[in-house]
Amino acid sequence: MKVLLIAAMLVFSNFAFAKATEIQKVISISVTDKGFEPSSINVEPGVPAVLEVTRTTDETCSKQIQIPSKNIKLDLPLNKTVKIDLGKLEKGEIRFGCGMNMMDSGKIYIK
Ligand SMILES: [Cu+2]
Repeated sequence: MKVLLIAAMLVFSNFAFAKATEIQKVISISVTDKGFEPSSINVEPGVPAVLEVTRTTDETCSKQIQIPSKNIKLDLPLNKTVKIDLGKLEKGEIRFGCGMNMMDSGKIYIK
C-alpha cells in the first residue's frame, strides 16, 4: 500500500513538472548600447514567465537590472544570460530598469 502511494506520488509530480515547464513563457531581452531591447513586451496573463537578460555591451549604465515591483536587483555580467523567475503573471505592467532606475528602462505589458 505504501509502495503504491509513493508510485502514485512520483507519477503525479512528474506530470505536474512536465506541465509546468511546458507552459512556461520565456521572455528574452538584451542590453545593448541602445538600452533594453526590446523595451516593450506583451504577454498574456496567467502564464508563469521567466525573463532572460543578456548584456552585450559595456557602453551602458545597465550593468544591473532592477524590477521594483518584485524587489529584484541583479548584476548583469557581460555576455552571460541571467534568468529571472517572474512567477505567474497577472494583468498589469511590470517595469524594469537599470540599477539606478534611471533612463534605461522597459515594460512588460500583461493583458
Ligand atoms: Cu542608469
